[in-house]
Amino acid sequence: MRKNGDRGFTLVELAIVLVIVGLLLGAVLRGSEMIRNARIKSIQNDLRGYYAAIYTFLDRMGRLPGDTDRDGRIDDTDPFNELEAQNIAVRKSSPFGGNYNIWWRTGIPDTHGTTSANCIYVGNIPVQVARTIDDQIDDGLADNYPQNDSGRRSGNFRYSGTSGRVTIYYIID
Ligand SMILES: [Ca+2]
Ligand SMILES: [Ca+2]
Repeated sequence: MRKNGDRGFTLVELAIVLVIVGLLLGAVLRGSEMIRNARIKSIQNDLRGYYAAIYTFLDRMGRLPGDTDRDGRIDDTDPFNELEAQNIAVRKSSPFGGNYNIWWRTGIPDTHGTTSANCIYVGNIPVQVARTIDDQIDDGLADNYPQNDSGRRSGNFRYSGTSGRVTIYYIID
């Protein structure tokens, strides 16, 4: 027998509590999904913005930023210093914390191994985020080098790896 003032939950009360917990859980999950999508959108905008900034600099100065010897490779001085001096773009970090960089890079993932190119790159990106970006703004193709789906090694947007965090490369062509 229960004493007065010491009663447990009735079934109706329990049901109400479960509904409320369910609603809260749903809101939290939707919230984290929205945050994830916002971060993906932010990276896409950053990559496109820097890509456009590089061509704006090229139009204005007749060479690529960071390519003072005009050999077509961004490898002479940090292009962000020149982009900032021209008020074209500023250096930022991605929503996942890594700084964006613009350089001529070797070792960019390629269907034949690696390749070299001018690129915008940033590290510390969750691999699922990288995959979604490739699906949304690039070719969305899983590579076949030499194991299946070891990353996305074709198109302008590339990375290699299948777990954890990866470096993403956006090739400037
Ligand atoms: Ca150069
Ligand atoms: Ca790709």
